Amino acid sequence: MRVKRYVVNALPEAVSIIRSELGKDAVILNTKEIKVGGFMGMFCKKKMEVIAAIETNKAQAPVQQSPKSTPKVNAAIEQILKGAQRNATAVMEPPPGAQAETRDERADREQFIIDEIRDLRQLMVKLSKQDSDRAAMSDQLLELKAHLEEQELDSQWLDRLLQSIVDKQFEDQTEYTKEQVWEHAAAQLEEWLHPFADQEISREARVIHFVGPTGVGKTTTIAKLAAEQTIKQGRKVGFITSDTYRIAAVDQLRTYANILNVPLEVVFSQMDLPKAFKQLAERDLIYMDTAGRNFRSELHVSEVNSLLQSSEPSETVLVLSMTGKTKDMAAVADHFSKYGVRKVLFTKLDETAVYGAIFNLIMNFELYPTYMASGQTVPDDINRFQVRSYIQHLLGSGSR
Ligand SMILES: Nc1nc2c(ncn2[C@@H]2O[C@H](COP(=O)(O)OP(=O)(O)O)[C@@H](O)[C@H]2O)c(=O)[nH]1
Ligand SMILES: [Mg+2]
Repeated sequence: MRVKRYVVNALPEAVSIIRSELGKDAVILNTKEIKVGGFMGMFCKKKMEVIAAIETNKAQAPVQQSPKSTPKVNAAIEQILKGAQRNATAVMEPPPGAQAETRDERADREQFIIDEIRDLRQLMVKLSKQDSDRAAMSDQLLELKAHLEEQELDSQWLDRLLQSIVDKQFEDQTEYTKEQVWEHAAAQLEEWLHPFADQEISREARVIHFVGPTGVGKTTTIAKLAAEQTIKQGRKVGFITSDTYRIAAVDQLRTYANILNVPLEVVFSQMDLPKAFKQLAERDLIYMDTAGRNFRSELHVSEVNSLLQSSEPSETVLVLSMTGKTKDMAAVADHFSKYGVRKVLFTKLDETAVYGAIFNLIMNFELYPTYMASGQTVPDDINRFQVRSYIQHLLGSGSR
């Protein structure tokens, strides 16, 4: 243990010296008012003697006093220290005319001060850690943090992202400019998303099921994709719909089927499926539309899942709208990922400017993004999911 004595005018002054000399783990062992200088007891100055110590194995580089250290934290320390100092002075200097204290009273008050200093020390260690964490974040990093908080990026990912940039800055022994901070953020996000990039709906699958909550755009998306497959790829597409809850839902798909000249089969239960597949035996690719349900309920998820059984190579795509609430989307994604759904398609990007949910869903549920739909126009408003362009949306104008 390294012990050091400081003589200062007031406690707060000692605290900053101790922090810079002994580091943030230093503890104050004792404080005492002393008198220095003067002549024969006259003209002497009152000072504080502060004994501080640091465990030698904890000895570390002193915390750099950051010019940007948070004023709020400093003010809090200052105020607490002033309180403690007032108490200490009150004990050491009984007011004139006060009765002499008994030994017990004195011991009690001393214990009170010791307790207070101990609490103060704990608080200081905590505050100085927060302070140094924050001090490590430059304005550029704080700007990135604020931006991605607005974009609703999960805090656990945001913290990891900021830490990775802090670490890189430390390695490079430099403070990044805004441009560099944004560049590093983009590179890190790209690295994380890389395993989920360049995914498409399986080419081997002959049957593609589209599932997801009501109104997310499943039917519209099916029409967009079918148009691309028939017109651009020249494939023979067939439709099956099990969305028989609403009469209009069947009509909606029928309208697209007529426009695209694609045969449509309607199934009311699992038992109708073999017949429907037989009718579409000549088709290269079958898109199956399902009813949107309250998929926050796992029961509905298992219900729709029973409809998706097929002897053919098949794939299920979860359709989620960006206008949905993050929590609800996560619950739906969680349920479907339990049933082995791995592909996701995001719709209504045109209706939001907040893109964090896409990242959260991909990373937290290991879902592969396939397409992004951004409008009601069939067949134009759909594009393959591109990691780079997505990151640009997420980082906004700061990335350019
Ligand atoms: N703004 C916008 N609207 C969309 C998009 N996709 C679908 N819609 C609209 O959302 C509504 C519901 O779509 P629908 O395909 O019936 O959803 P479903 O219930 O999941 O089949 C319709 O008015 C669509 O035109 C999109 O990407 N952006
Ligand atoms: Mg529909």
